[in-house]
Amino acid sequence: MKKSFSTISSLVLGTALTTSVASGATGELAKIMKDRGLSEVDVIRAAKTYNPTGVKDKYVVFSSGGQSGQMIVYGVPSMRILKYIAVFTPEPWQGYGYDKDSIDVLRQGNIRGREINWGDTHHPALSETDGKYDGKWLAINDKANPRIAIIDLADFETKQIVVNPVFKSDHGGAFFTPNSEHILEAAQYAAPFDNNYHPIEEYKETYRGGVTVWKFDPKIGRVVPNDSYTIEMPPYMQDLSDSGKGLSNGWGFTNSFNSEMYTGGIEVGMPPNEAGMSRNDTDYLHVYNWEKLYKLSKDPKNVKIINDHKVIPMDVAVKNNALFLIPEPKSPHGVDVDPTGQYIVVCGKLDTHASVYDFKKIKKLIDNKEFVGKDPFGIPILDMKKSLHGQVELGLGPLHNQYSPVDGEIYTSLYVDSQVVKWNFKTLKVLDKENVHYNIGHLAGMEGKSADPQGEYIIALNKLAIDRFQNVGPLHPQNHQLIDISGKTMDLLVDMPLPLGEPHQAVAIRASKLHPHVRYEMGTNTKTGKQHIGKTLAGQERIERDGNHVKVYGTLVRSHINPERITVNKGDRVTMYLTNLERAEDETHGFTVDHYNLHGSLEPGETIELDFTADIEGVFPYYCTEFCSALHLEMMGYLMVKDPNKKYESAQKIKMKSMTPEELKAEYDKTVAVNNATDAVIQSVVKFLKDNKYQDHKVVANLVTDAFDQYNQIPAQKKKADEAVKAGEMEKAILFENMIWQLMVKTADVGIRAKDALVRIIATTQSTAAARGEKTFAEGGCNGCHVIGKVSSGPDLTGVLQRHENGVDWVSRFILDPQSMYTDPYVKGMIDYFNLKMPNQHMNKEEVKDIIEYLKWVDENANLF
Ligand code: RUQ
Ligand code: CUA
Repeated sequence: MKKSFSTISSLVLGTALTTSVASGATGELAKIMKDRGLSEVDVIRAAKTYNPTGVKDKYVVFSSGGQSGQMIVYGVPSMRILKYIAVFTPEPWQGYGYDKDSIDVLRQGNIRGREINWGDTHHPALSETDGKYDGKWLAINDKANPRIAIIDLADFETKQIVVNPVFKSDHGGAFFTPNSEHILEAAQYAAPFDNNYHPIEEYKETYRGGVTVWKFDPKIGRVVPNDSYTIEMPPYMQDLSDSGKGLSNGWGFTNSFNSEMYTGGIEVGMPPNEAGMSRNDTDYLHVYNWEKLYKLSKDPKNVKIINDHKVIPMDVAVKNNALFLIPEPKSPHGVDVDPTGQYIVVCGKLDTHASVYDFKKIKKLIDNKEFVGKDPFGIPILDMKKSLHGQVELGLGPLHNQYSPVDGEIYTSLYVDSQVVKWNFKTLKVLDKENVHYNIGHLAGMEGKSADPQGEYIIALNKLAIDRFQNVGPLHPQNHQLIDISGKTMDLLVDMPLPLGEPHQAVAIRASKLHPHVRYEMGTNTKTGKQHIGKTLAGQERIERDGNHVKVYGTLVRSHINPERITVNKGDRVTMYLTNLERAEDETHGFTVDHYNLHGSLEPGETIELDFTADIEGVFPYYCTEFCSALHLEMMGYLMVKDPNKKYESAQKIKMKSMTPEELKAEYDKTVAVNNATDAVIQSVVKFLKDNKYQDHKVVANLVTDAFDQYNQIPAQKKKADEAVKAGEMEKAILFENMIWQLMVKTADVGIRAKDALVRIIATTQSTAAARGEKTFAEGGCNGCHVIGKVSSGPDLTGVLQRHENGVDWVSRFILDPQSMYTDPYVKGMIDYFNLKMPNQHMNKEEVKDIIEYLKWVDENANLF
């Protein structure tokens, strides 16, 4: 086993690509390669993406979830999915759309009074400081129902949805400006800004495109709608956009198609849209000064108010030298500003070229008022040739671009050719091409559109997955392919199917830049970040009635819901405020009431609200929906809804046999004895922790706090048990003692984890051989019978090297050939005692040596186990 491990590391470490490695692969690795038909290159690629258990990824990717209206979070290089974030669509796991506060967020996205329960998400964007990702906020657009949403990266939850008041669809968003002052969102299909009917014959006069410049407050992470404005633009279909940065800070760039202003009409004998909208050789790149226009938008005489929203008319923007057009090759798609802000790369889509515009040249033409003409709306047009740095022929269907830290290096997706091309936008040279599978749309570099691209990997977001995966029916997943770009040529490493809609764009950030919470302040309304009005602490649980409005203030903590019985009248409005009292990490409780279409996910410290009308009569269990502890199934209660106009006959009381007082007393004594014994174990762990100054180590101290959260609840339960004994209510006393035992088990569970963590910290450092030995000990199965520090199904091995004369030799021989020693009197005694024989684990000498080193380390630290 060890041999194969070192073979893999030599594969990864060097020489691998040039020399024949298969010949170097021996033993188990060679066998696996043969059985699975893997080449040496496959094994290298696997090693580049494999994360052993517990090892985390270097990058985190936020991918749009396409028509799912959600976002997908996954890690690179492992390509393991970490989370789906509910954004525009109800999502039950997170309770999104099933508890009151998240419904409030979702309903911010209502359009003209209509509830919209899905979204077509395209372009996620990470917030920036100085053009670099700061790991704080995430924005994403909905193309179908023009909206953008804001997600807080402190908890990966959607906090805000804003509806675009004038667009009827959008596509070129969301794009943060370099200090997250604004978010750009460009329209797609031109339509009237007002909400009235306008005949298509009046397209040029009444249909409009535009870019909305949303004001964003990066401190609180919210869009400020009434400080936002839209730049009116011609009814060319605006498409992808990008914000300038560095040299071009303050400016925005938006592509378009259909500068023909064609409106189709197959049904009246006109050629279809696709023919008419791509007739011209060029369309227009819109160049606008959002910074200047923002200032102008503050003065009412510069804006028209449409649907309560500020719109800067085209003529105002033109008069103030803030809106220009530059021809670009027909029907382009992506426009991507380079890390310095000087170059703007536009991809052809229907043209085989990428066009590199130079902002310095553009700025000079603008400053000199050097125009070649005006479009029908009076917008000045700059000369295309004079604005260009150059053009490069890349291949068929260039769409999107990503940058790397290498000066001038850029990666472009070729939709039709199904390739990624690496080229240099300064020297205008093509450097390498890699085939992907098939029809790549966007591609995602590591921080590849920020001012600080990291290189290393590119992800191809392919539209088709045909023949890559098991057929799951006519609707296929999408395929994200990870490409290693660290070498001279690109190398495709691995495929990942994504079955949740068509993810258009994804953005990647270094994991080290993300610092999400592990728990909330007690009683937090996570949607507002403020204290929830329904915050309820232990002991404050209650049910209040105000007319026919019943308010329940409840709590959840392992493993009970308080209250456990709620009785209301049919027709009552019920508001349940529920607080998860846990402080322990990853102790989520879920909550539902059967039949009522409600669900909440309560993360530690969170308070949620469920608001409903108890409109059906009956008995409805409610329960915790997360398997949170051994007594999770018991974490339940009943909502009982009775009809106040009905008479209920009480059921016949059946006489149940009950225990005698003597039997009850015996059970009580037994329970108390078990509790005392358990407490003794806890106290010994506490003594160990104190003796070894656990408070000096933050990780351990946190666990101890969690443990005491449980332990400190015991006195209150003990008091109740004792009172019950006094009152002669033995049955109740036993139940309270049982509760004490539950609390002790929970305390011990965390306490022992704290002890283990502390041992690791204070033990002497392991030599590499000892560390290897520990791994072998575990992987070789030794720990199945031998638990260090404890007698389990085999003897405790602490001190084993001292127990025998020439201990090292004795133990080594015993591991290598146990059968030969079964007659040794000591071994024989052990076999009889444990009723088990030490098996031959077929270790080699090296492995045994390592295990001996490990056992020496155990002895050095014997006092800790
Ligand atoms: S799109 S495949 Cu960004 Cu909506 Cu280009
Ligand atoms: Cu809480 Cu299950």
